[in-house]
Amino acid sequence: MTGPAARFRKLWDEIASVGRDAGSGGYLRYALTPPELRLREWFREQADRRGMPVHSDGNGNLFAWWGDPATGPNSHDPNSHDPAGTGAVLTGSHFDSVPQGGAYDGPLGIVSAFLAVDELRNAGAEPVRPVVVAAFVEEEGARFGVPCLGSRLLTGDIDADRAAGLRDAAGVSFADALGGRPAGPDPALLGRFAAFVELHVEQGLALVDAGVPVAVGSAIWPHGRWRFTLRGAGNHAGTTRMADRRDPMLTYAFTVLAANKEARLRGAHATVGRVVVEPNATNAIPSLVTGWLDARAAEPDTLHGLVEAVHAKAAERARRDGVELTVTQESATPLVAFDGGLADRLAGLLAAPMLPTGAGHDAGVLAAHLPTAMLFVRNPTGVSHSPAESATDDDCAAGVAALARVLEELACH
Ligand code: HGY
Ligand code: MN
Ligand code: MN
Repeated sequence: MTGPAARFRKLWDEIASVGRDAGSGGYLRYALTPPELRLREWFREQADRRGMPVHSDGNGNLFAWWGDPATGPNSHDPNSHDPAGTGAVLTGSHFDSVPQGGAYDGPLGIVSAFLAVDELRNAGAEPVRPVVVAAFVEEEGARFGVPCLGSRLLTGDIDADRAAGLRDAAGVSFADALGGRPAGPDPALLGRFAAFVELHVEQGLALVDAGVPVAVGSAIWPHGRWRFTLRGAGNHAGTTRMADRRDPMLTYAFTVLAANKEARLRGAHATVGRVVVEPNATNAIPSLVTGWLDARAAEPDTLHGLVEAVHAKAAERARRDGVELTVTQESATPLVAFDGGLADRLAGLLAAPMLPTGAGHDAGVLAAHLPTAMLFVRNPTGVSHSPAESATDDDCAAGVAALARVLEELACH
């Protein structure tokens, strides 16, 4: 085996085909389904290969420890991270994908973490505190509907009973998929970590424009998900006069267009990418249409104004259509400003630019609980949540080297 790019490719190829749709090239790695379970087994194999004991937090998250899990502060107050930084350094990401997702979103952070550990060991580095590789469960929310479910359970940002009861499209609960009620917050475990650094493929073209392979994250846009439930009157497509209809599909279509317009007016992002129609028959006026709005903006006020405007326009149209509208917020992520001191330190260390993102990450959840940073790796297409997502082996190897440098800086002095 030759250089770092070849080392990356060799490990990457061990998982590249897991959960891949041979037709589209996209990935179907939903949390706790066979492909993702296979990746969790692979995680354990990698940890075993490196003599890293694997612990679970009882929420579906896995943690592979380099260094004794028993060492380091065992603070029961996650806010009392040891200022001397004697706690463990956490890295890693997620395995799960959106439907037809790309190869790199998530797994790149985990594969890079194991390779970074290898690089440190090969260089004879001696961490003075544990280095921990994490695999967080259900980051995309593609199966149970709430993104960053695993990291939110660990931090207590979602109630364990609510999480237990979340159900997938087949009606399987998260608790059933997990094999039991999630344990919920683990402040003792969280208190053992002095910092979290997540490496992730960039989901945009900023690094292509900058001409560099790696950047440090500065912030995550505030964003959330809202479920629009539109209840009308199901009826026959052929015999129901147009004037007599209460068609929720009309309100839905208007809402989608309104979301697009209101986002453009505000320089924000609004997407309606998921809809469920009942009875979903060509010759039946729908009785129920459910659509999900994903809304994001650089500032909280802009996001709030966007959602308010879309809600108001949908409500006004629903009244005209004789349709009953219910809007429910399913998840919310506040503006995440990563730890400025840590981000500056890493940007200086790596001579890398700083980059905000509109994409959510487990790092965005943990950032409220411990010093957190992100590293982004260049994506030549800039596309994500699609089979077109890409990254070159050389840039991935540059990401591994950057992560190894960061872990050396944080864990070996
Ligand atoms: O939706 C997001 O921003 C992330 O990819 N889960
Ligand atoms: Mn994603
Ligand atoms: Mn991701």
